Amino acid sequence: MKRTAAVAFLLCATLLFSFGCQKKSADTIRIGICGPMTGDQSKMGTDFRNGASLAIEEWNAKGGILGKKIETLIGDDQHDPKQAVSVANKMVNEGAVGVIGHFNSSCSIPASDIYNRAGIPMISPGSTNPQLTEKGYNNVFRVCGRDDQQGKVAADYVTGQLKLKKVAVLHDKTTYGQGLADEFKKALGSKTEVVYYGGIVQGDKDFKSVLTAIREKDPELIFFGGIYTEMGLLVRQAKELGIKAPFMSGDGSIDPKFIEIAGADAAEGTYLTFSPDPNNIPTAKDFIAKYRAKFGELGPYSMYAYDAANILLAAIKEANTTSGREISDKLHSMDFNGAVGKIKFDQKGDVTIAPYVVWITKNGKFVEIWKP
Ligand code: ABU
Repeated sequence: MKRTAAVAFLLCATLLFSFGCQKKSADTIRIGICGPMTGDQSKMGTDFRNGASLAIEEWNAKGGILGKKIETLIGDDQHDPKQAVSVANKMVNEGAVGVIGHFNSSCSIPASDIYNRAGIPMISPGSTNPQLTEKGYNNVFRVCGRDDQQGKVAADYVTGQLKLKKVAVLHDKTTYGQGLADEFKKALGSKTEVVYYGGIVQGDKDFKSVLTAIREKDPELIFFGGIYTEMGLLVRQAKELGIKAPFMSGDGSIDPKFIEIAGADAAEGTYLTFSPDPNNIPTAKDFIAKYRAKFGELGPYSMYAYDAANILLAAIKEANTTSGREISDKLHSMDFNGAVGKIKFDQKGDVTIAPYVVWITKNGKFVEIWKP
């Protein structure tokens, strides 16, 4: 008798739970926003959340999508690949219809396996390692460029504009950092000699021994593939060691946090590759005004997260379904007018236009200086 009652209770509880879940997912459409929301890269995660949430808020203000309100699920991967997989599984289990994220290529790539198995579209605003879209997954997209494009622009500037003969190449041993450093090195070809090549450990704080080894090779420029935290410390410590060669880095370092960590004096004259200044993009004006009013100054990927969310929601609306496969198909065929301008995905899920330019740090600010 007791056993029968227990079985009946479990059955009721399961039915109630299932009904509750179904009811919840039927009431709203859930969109995941994933990235490093805490820890030393949380500035990027916060920019993602702000940009994507602003888009979602605007859609909700106009009545939501497919007759439902849009609900946001925030996933904090702490820029840890294992945590990213666990966040991706959580997104799937909680019924996310699509995901904006992740930031780090080392997180987006393993997470993409999970989203692919579940058939959920993911759009990364900032993962630039080529491998992300080289797996042949129909559901994986990014609204940023790739490091083979970015590394070439950096190398073209060093060889063609600065006409340097010897450089040092350093990276943080991550998928993104090492990948970008290797693309830069490859694109230098035989025009410029790499007199030092090596890696640092992400999270370390003292880089004086590696910088001393670089100083002995007397490079004319030090390229770093990595993120603003380590870049800031490297630039500051290089200055303390009396190293005069300027640094160059990529999109992972172009954040005011870099200047804050390095100090404006040490950061002066640092080259960075990224997409063009949003302040000069006419289609970005509205977004910039709304974002500034709500969150303050935009970060490098705030606008990309905003566009990624708008594109995903527009595809859901056009496909008129929450079926991941149909949404992904729609994403592949759509022409989208974003804040960054026209966005179209190719067959791999990469954008057809990725206009990298070179910036320099001047008086504590980033200034665009060269367009290839
Ligand atoms: N693209 C900047 C850093 C993020 C990543 O690709 O890992």
